[in-house]
Amino acid sequence: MDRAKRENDTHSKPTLYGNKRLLELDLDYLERRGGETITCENAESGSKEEESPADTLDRVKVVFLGAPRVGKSSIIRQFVWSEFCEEYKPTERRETFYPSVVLADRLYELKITDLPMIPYFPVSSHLEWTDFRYYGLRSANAYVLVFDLSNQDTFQYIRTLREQIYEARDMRGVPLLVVGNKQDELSPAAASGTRYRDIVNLVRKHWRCGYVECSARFNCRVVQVRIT
Ligand SMILES: Nc1nc2c(ncn2[C@@H]2O[C@H](COP(=O)(O)OP(=O)(O)O)[C@@H](O)[C@H]2O)c(=O)[nH]1
Ligand SMILES: [Mg+2]
Repeated sequence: MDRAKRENDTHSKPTLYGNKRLLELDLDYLERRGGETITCENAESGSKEEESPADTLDRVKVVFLGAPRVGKSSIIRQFVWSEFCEEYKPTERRETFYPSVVLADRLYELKITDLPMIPYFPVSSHLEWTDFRYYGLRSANAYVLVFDLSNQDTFQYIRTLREQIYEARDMRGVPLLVVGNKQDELSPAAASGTRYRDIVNLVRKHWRCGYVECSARFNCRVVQVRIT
């Protein structure tokens, strides 16, 4: 993140982009007022504090997407709170987390968005603005697309979603990370199968994006689920 650019953006005149940012803050505020208590969790110190709307200005916005039950919420909770729940609790509404991380001596303040399943990525800004489910998706700074290594059918969902994301917006400079979760349940047979190899090949060689295999359950490589 280019600090000079961020400062420029903050002080820019109310251009279309500037207005969008303001509206975005208002929606964040409304979202917070909607009942859910959103806290600022500092992953370094573990401290919690109330978040004020102005605090959301300079954050790196990361959106987690993937089929239901692949472990998106589990990865986020393991990353932010170091906790894991065996029981499946479907994500019924948008949840937002605000961890801070230090990478290569730099502090990044993240805004991580976890969502109920979306049927498709909003292909136009009109869709994004008319349906609250899609709000903020097109302006994310990074995407984490999660599938379940023990149920490789779930890869198809992120494959389609990735195509839609690339059709919907300019992805230059926007990192996209693919995460294969539930590595603890990847059987040796599946790991040596052609389907698994095809997925890894496609992601690494053709999509040329980051690929991490992790287990939210055992907190294995969850910290490597990061955008650089
Ligand atoms: N074995 C195993 N189970 C996991 C892992 N991550 C999540 N789960 C389980 O998978 C289910 C769905 O997880 P959840 O995070 O709610 O999925 P989401 O719908 O993608 O947010 C829950 O029962 C979790 O306990 C993992 O790494 N290994
Ligand atoms: Mg969830």
